[in-house]
Amino acid sequence: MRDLFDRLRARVSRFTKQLTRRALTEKDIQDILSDLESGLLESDVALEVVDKIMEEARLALTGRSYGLGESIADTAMGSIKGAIRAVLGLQPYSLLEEASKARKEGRPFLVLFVGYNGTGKTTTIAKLAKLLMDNGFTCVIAASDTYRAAAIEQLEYHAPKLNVKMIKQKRGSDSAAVIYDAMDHARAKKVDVVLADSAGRVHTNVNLMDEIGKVVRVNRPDAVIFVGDALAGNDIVQ
Ligand SMILES: Nc1nc2c(ncn2[C@@H]2O[C@H](COP(=O)(O)OP(=O)(O)OP(=O)(O)O)[C@@H](O)[C@H]2O)c(=O)[nH]1
Ligand SMILES: [Mg+2]
Repeated sequence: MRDLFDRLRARVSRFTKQLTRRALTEKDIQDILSDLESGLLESDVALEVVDKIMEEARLALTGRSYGLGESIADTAMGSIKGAIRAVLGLQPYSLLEEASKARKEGRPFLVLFVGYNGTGKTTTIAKLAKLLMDNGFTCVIAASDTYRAAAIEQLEYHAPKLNVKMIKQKRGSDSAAVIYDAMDHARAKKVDVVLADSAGRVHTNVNLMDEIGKVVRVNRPDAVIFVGDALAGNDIVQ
């Protein structure tokens, strides 16, 4: 998201110099919107989302006025950010609060990590376990990437360092079954949070996509965390 805003800022920054006027003209707005549209499309934003953002941005920019010395670029960026947030409908989400609610209900909170190969899922599990424990939660890790060579061993390296129990089966076993075992363990031992790994996958790999579909159906995670980089684009929707 930051990368996208940086690119948009670079695009609209040339408007800074035009700031002696008090209000944006229709032509200013057209120029800003046209740059915004190119920036969004270049950033691989889906066409229908671009259309919605453009609609919101036009509303936000129309009739805006400025005092001398104010930057059109900053004001335009403010409007654009607001438009993007409105379209994304971003709601604040606190994993700690949600995990806390589950604890009060007396059930383990299941977090499933998904994403492409090598984007940091397993490392993030270790980091999140530390964060959760620092906040008073107990955790168990499910070594549910049963597909990639050495994925289980990788977590076997992290878990003792964190002093966290890890539930595993042998390589090639059913991912959903490993998570099921980890949830059973968490219920029996009153562990607050289960952190479940998954094998890296791309949306074109039908077998692995079916597998993660099954995990979601069977294990019903409370939260699914996509670990990816800023260039992932539309493919993550798959
Ligand atoms: N610089 C940097 N490297 C990271 C970060 N997170 C993970 N890595 C490194 O990226 C590599 C892959 O990390 P993993 O956590 O194994 O990624 P993964 O998504 O579990 O990979 P697969 O299970 O193979 O799909 C490792 O060498 C990590 O040390 C990060 O936040 N910053
Ligand atoms: Mg991994």
